[in-house]
Amino acid sequence: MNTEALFSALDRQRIETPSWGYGNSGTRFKTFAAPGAARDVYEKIEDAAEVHRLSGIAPSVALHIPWDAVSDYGELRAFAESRGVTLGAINPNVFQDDRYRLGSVTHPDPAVREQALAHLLACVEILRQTGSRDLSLWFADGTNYAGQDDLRARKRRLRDALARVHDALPDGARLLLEYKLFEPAFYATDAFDWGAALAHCVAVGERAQVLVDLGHHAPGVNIEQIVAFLLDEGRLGGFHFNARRYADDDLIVGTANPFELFCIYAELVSAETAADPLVRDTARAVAYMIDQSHNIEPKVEAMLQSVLNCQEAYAKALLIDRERLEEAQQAGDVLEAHRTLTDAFRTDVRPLLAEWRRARGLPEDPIRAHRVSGYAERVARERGVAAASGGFPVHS
Ligand code: PSV
Ligand code: MN
Ligand code: MN
Repeated sequence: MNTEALFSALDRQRIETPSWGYGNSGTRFKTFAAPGAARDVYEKIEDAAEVHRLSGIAPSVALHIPWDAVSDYGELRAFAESRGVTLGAINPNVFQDDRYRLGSVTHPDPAVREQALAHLLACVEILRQTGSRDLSLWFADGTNYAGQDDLRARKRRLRDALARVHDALPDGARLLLEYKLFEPAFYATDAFDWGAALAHCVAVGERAQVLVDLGHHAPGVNIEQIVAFLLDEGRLGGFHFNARRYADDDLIVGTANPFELFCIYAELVSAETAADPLVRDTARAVAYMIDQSHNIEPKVEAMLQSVLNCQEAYAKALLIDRERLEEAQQAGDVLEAHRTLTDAFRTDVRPLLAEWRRARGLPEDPIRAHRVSGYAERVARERGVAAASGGFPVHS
C-alpha cells in the first residue's frame, strides 16, 4: 500500500471512548479516587474531547444510562458538539436495580422483565434524541446454581426482549448484542458466547449484530477467528476493546497481547476490501469502541494510550503484503505466510504515524503533548478529588 492510500485509510479510522472510563471506577476491593476524575457526564465529554483533540481519531463518546442520564438530550448533544465530539452508542443499564437479583429481561417474573424492557425502550428513545446509531446491550443475567431456573425458558425470554427492542429501533439504528462467558452469574450466563449472540441476532432481525468485547472470552480463545466468522456472516457490529490476562480486567487495549489486537485488525482490513459486498459493508460499518475503566492509571492518558494502540495495530495491519500472503497461502507455504504477517507486525509504525499527524496538524507525540498541556493538572485543580466508594460497584 502506498503512503497516500495508507494515510487515507488512517484518516477513516474511528475509535469511540466510553463515558464510564473517565469517572472513578475500581475493582471489587477498592476504588481509588483519582484527582480530576470526571464527576458528571459533561466532564466526561470534556475528557473525551481532549482525547480526540490529541489523537484526531476519537470523535465520539458512548453513554451509559442512567449513569449519564440528563433531562435534555438535545442540550447534551449540543454540548458535545460544542466540544468537537458527538454522542455515540447508548448503553442501557439493566444490572443495578435490586429487582434484577434473578435477572432483568430473563427474570422469571414477567413484571421484572417488563421493567427491564421499559428501560431498554426508553434508551431507544434516548438514541433517537442523541442521534446515535447503536444501542449496545450487555446483560448481567444468568444463574448461579444448576437447577436455579429453566435454561431454555431464559433463552426464550432474552429472545423476546431482543425482538421487541429490535422492532422499536428507528431507521438506520442497530442493536449490538454483547456476550460474556461468565460474571456476575457463575453457573450459566444467558448471553454467554458469540454463537448464542449470533443465533439471537439472526432470529430477531437484520439490524441486530454481535458486539465482541475482547475481555469476555476464555483464555486461549481465538478472537480473530470469531471476528472473521462474524464478518463473513454479516453480523459483526462492533468491538469493546480492552486488554486482559485473566478475565474481564478492562485494562489498556494492546498492552497484554498486542499480536492478538494486530491479528484482529488484520481480519478487519482484509474484510474491508472483500469481494462479497455483505462482508465489505459489514466491515466498514463496524463500531470500534473502547470499554475500559481504569483503577490506578491517569484516566485521560490511559484512554489516549488505548486509542493510539488501536491506531498502531491498524497501521500495521494495513502494511500486510496481501499479494505475498495470498501467494504463500495458495502454495501452502505455511511459514512464508506466517512471516508475511509477522513482518508487518514487527514494523515500527511510529515514524509513519508521526508523519500522518504532522500532516494533519496533530501533535506528533500525543501522549507527550497531553503531559505538557497541563490538562490533567487543571482538571485536578478545578474538579478536585471526587469521593470514590470502597469497592463495588465497579462503575460508580
Ligand atoms: C461488564 O462486563 C461490562 O464490562 C460489559 O463489558 C459492558 O459493556 C460494560 O460493563 C458496560 O456496561
Ligand atoms: Mn463491554
Ligand atoms: Mn466487560
